Amino acid sequence: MVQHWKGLGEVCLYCFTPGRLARGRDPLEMVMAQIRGGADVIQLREKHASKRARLELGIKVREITRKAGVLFIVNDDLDLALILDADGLHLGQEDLPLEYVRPFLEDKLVGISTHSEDEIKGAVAQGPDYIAIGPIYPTETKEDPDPVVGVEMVKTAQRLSPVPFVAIGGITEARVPELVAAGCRRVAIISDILLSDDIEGKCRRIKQMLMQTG
Ligand code: TZP
Ligand code: MG
Repeated sequence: MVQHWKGLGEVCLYCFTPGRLARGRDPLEMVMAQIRGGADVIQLREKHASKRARLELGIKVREITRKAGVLFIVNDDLDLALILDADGLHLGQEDLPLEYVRPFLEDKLVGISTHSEDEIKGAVAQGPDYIAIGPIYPTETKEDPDPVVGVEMVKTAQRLSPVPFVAIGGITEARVPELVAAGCRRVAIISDILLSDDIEGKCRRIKQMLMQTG
Protein backbone atom coordinates (compact mmCIF):
# COMPACT_ATOMS: atom_id res chain seq x y z
CA MET A 1 0.00 0.00 0.00
CA VAL A 2 1.36 3.41 -0.88
CA GLN A 3 0.34 6.15 1.52
CA HIS A 4 0.27 9.78 0.49
CA TRP A 5 1.63 12.04 3.18
CA LYS A 6 0.85 15.73 3.29
CA GLY A 7 3.42 16.46 5.92
CA LEU A 8 5.03 15.11 9.01
CA GLY A 9 1.82 15.40 11.00
CA GLU A 10 1.03 11.68 10.97
CA VAL A 11 4.59 10.60 11.71
CA CYS A 12 5.41 9.08 15.11
CA LEU A 13 8.60 7.09 14.62
CA TYR A 14 11.46 8.66 12.66
CA CYS A 15 14.27 6.20 11.84
CA PHE A 16 17.60 6.13 10.04
CA THR A 17 19.94 4.16 7.84
CA PRO A 18 22.55 2.61 10.12
CA GLY A 19 25.82 4.23 9.03
CA ARG A 20 28.61 2.92 11.26
CA LEU A 21 26.09 1.21 13.53
CA ALA A 22 25.60 -1.50 10.90
CA ARG A 23 28.64 -3.26 12.38
CA GLY A 24 28.76 -5.94 9.70
CA ARG A 25 25.01 -6.36 9.38
CA ASP A 26 23.11 -5.66 6.14
CA PRO A 27 21.96 -1.99 6.17
CA LEU A 28 18.97 -2.78 3.96
CA GLU A 29 17.78 -5.55 6.26
CA MET A 30 18.12 -3.08 9.16
CA VAL A 31 15.99 -0.56 7.26
CA MET A 32 13.39 -3.21 6.46
CA ALA A 33 13.26 -4.36 10.10
CA GLN A 34 12.54 -0.77 11.17
CA ILE A 35 9.77 -0.52 8.57
CA ARG A 36 8.24 -3.84 9.67
CA GLY A 37 8.26 -2.47 13.22
CA GLY A 38 6.36 0.66 12.18
CA ALA A 39 8.93 3.29 11.15
CA ASP A 40 7.12 6.19 9.48
CA VAL A 41 10.29 7.81 8.10
CA ILE A 42 13.68 6.53 7.02
CA GLN A 43 16.37 9.19 6.82
CA LEU A 44 19.45 8.49 4.71
CA ARG A 45 22.17 9.54 7.18
CA GLU A 46 25.57 8.11 6.31
CA LYS A 47 28.03 10.65 7.65
CA HIS A 48 31.10 8.51 7.03
CA ALA A 49 30.28 7.15 3.59
CA SER A 50 31.31 8.69 0.27
CA LYS A 51 28.68 10.49 -1.73
CA ARG A 52 28.74 7.64 -4.24
CA ALA A 53 28.13 5.08 -1.47
CA ARG A 54 25.28 7.24 -0.17
CA LEU A 55 23.81 7.34 -3.66
CA GLU A 56 24.02 3.58 -4.06
CA LEU A 57 22.43 2.86 -0.69
CA GLY A 58 19.91 5.65 -1.27
CA ILE A 59 18.69 4.11 -4.54
CA LYS A 60 17.81 0.92 -2.70
CA VAL A 61 16.29 2.65 0.34
CA ARG A 62 14.18 4.81 -1.98
CA GLU A 63 12.80 1.68 -3.61
CA ILE A 64 12.05 -0.02 -0.28
CA THR A 65 10.41 3.05 1.27
CA ARG A 66 8.31 3.76 -1.82
CA LYS A 67 6.95 0.21 -1.84
CA ALA A 68 6.25 0.35 1.89
CA GLY A 69 4.62 3.81 1.84
CA VAL A 70 7.20 5.16 4.25
CA LEU A 71 8.67 8.65 3.93
CA PHE A 72 12.24 8.85 2.65
CA ILE A 73 14.25 11.87 3.76
CA VAL A 74 17.86 12.66 2.85
CA ASN A 75 20.20 14.26 5.37
CA ASP A 76 22.31 17.25 4.26
CA ASP A 77 22.59 16.57 0.50
CA LEU A 78 20.23 18.58 -1.71
CA ASP A 79 21.68 16.94 -4.82
CA LEU A 80 20.97 13.43 -3.52
CA ALA A 81 17.47 14.42 -2.40
CA LEU A 82 16.74 15.54 -5.98
CA ILE A 83 18.47 12.65 -7.72
CA LEU A 84 16.72 10.09 -5.49
CA ASP A 85 13.34 11.84 -5.66
CA ALA A 86 13.27 11.84 -1.88
CA ASP A 87 10.18 12.99 0.00
CA GLY A 88 12.30 15.51 1.82
CA LEU A 89 15.61 16.91 3.00
CA HIS A 90 16.88 17.42 6.53
CA LEU A 91 19.10 20.44 7.23
CA GLY A 92 21.36 21.18 10.19
CA GLN A 93 22.24 24.63 11.46
CA GLU A 94 25.41 24.64 9.36
CA ASP A 95 23.85 23.22 6.21
CA LEU A 96 22.27 25.22 3.39
CA PRO A 97 19.74 27.84 4.57
CA LEU A 98 16.17 26.91 3.69
CA GLU A 99 15.63 29.91 1.40
CA TYR A 100 18.25 28.57 -1.02
CA VAL A 101 16.86 25.03 -0.90
CA ARG A 102 13.11 25.62 -1.08
CA PRO A 103 12.99 26.58 -4.77
CA PHE A 104 14.24 23.07 -5.58
CA LEU A 105 11.91 21.32 -3.14
CA GLU A 106 8.65 23.25 -3.42
CA ASP A 107 6.40 20.26 -2.84
CA LYS A 108 8.74 18.28 -0.58
CA LEU A 109 9.34 18.23 3.15
CA VAL A 110 12.25 20.19 4.54
CA GLY A 111 13.20 19.82 8.19
CA ILE A 112 15.65 21.85 10.27
CA SER A 113 17.57 20.71 13.38
CA THR A 114 17.38 23.02 16.38
CA HIS A 115 19.20 22.94 19.71
CA SER A 116 17.83 25.91 21.68
CA GLU A 117 14.87 28.25 21.99
CA ASP A 118 16.59 30.77 19.72
CA GLU A 119 17.29 28.16 17.07
CA ILE A 120 13.64 27.07 17.16
CA LYS A 121 12.61 30.68 16.56
CA GLY A 122 15.18 31.07 13.77
CA ALA A 123 14.16 27.84 12.09
CA VAL A 124 10.44 28.50 12.30
CA ALA A 125 10.96 31.92 10.70
CA GLN A 126 12.37 30.18 7.61
CA GLY A 127 9.20 28.16 7.00
CA PRO A 128 10.28 24.53 7.35
CA ASP A 129 7.81 21.63 7.15
CA TYR A 130 9.06 20.29 10.47
CA ILE A 131 11.80 20.87 13.02
CA ALA A 132 13.89 18.52 15.13
CA ILE A 133 14.66 19.48 18.73
CA GLY A 134 17.54 18.09 20.73
CA PRO A 135 19.65 16.55 21.99
CA ILE A 136 16.95 15.82 24.56
CA TYR A 137 19.31 13.47 26.47
CA PRO A 138 23.06 12.85 26.21
CA THR A 139 23.98 11.07 22.97
CA GLU A 140 27.06 9.26 21.77
CA THR A 141 25.88 9.02 18.18
CA LYS A 142 26.55 12.58 17.15
CA GLU A 143 30.13 13.75 17.03
CA ASP A 144 30.49 16.99 18.96
CA PRO A 145 26.80 17.24 20.00
CA ASP A 146 25.22 20.47 21.18
CA PRO A 147 24.44 20.77 24.90
CA VAL A 148 21.58 18.61 26.17
CA VAL A 149 18.29 20.54 26.10
CA GLY A 150 16.21 18.22 28.30
CA VAL A 151 12.58 17.18 28.07
CA GLU A 152 11.57 20.78 28.87
CA MET A 153 12.35 21.66 25.26
CA VAL A 154 9.19 19.77 24.26
CA LYS A 155 7.08 22.45 25.95
CA THR A 156 9.15 25.19 24.30
CA ALA A 157 8.62 23.62 20.87
CA GLN A 158 4.89 23.24 21.54
CA ARG A 159 4.75 26.94 22.32
CA LEU A 160 6.92 28.21 19.48
CA SER A 161 6.52 25.84 16.55
CA PRO A 162 3.54 25.99 14.22
CA VAL A 163 4.95 22.95 12.38
CA PRO A 164 5.41 19.40 13.72
CA PHE A 165 8.47 18.80 15.88
CA VAL A 166 10.49 15.61 16.33
CA ALA A 167 12.48 14.99 19.51
CA ILE A 168 15.99 13.55 19.04
CA GLY A 169 19.09 12.68 21.00
CA GLY A 170 19.64 9.84 23.45
CA ILE A 171 16.03 8.68 23.23
CA THR A 172 15.51 5.07 24.28
CA GLU A 173 12.49 2.83 24.61
CA ALA A 174 12.62 3.35 28.39
CA ARG A 175 12.59 7.14 27.99
CA VAL A 176 9.67 7.35 25.57
CA PRO A 177 7.00 7.41 28.32
CA GLU A 178 8.60 10.52 29.83
CA LEU A 179 8.54 12.24 26.43
CA VAL A 180 4.97 11.20 25.79
CA ALA A 181 3.98 12.54 29.22
CA ALA A 182 5.60 15.86 28.26
CA GLY A 183 3.38 16.02 25.17
CA CYS A 184 5.80 14.73 22.55
CA ARG A 185 4.25 12.71 19.70
CA ARG A 186 7.28 12.18 17.43
CA VAL A 187 10.68 10.74 18.21
CA ALA A 188 13.80 10.20 16.10
CA ILE A 189 15.98 7.40 17.42
CA ILE A 190 19.30 6.09 16.14
CA SER A 191 21.37 3.96 18.54
CA ASP A 192 18.72 2.44 20.80
CA ILE A 193 17.02 0.97 17.74
CA LEU A 194 19.99 0.21 15.50
CA LEU A 195 22.09 -1.42 18.22
CA SER A 196 19.19 -3.63 19.29
CA ASP A 197 19.24 -7.38 18.61
CA ASP A 198 15.53 -7.09 17.82
CA ILE A 199 15.13 -3.94 15.72
CA GLU A 200 11.62 -4.81 14.60
CA GLY A 201 10.32 -5.56 18.11
CA LYS A 202 11.96 -2.46 19.56
CA CYS A 203 10.34 -0.26 16.90
CA ARG A 204 6.97 -1.92 17.42
CA ARG A 205 7.02 -1.28 21.18
CA ILE A 206 8.10 2.35 20.77
CA LYS A 207 5.51 2.99 18.07
CA GLN A 208 2.81 1.53 20.27
CA MET A 209 3.64 3.99 23.06
CA LEU A 210 3.63 6.94 20.64
CA MET A 211 0.36 5.98 18.97
CA GLN A 212 -1.42 5.99 22.31
CA THR A 213 -0.84 9.74 22.46
CA GLY A 214 -3.67 10.27 19.93
N1 TZP B 1 20.91 15.26 16.24
C1 TZP B 1 20.81 15.60 17.52
S1 TZP B 1 21.19 14.29 18.54
C2 TZP B 1 21.47 13.26 17.21
C3 TZP B 1 21.27 13.96 16.04
C4 TZP B 1 21.44 13.43 14.69
C5 TZP B 1 21.88 11.84 17.37
C6 TZP B 1 20.75 10.97 17.85
O1 TZP B 1 21.20 9.63 17.98
P1 TZP B 1 20.80 8.73 19.23
O2 TZP B 1 21.64 7.49 19.08
O3 TZP B 1 19.33 8.40 19.08
O4 TZP B 1 21.13 9.50 20.47
MG1 MG C 1 23.38 18.19 8.49
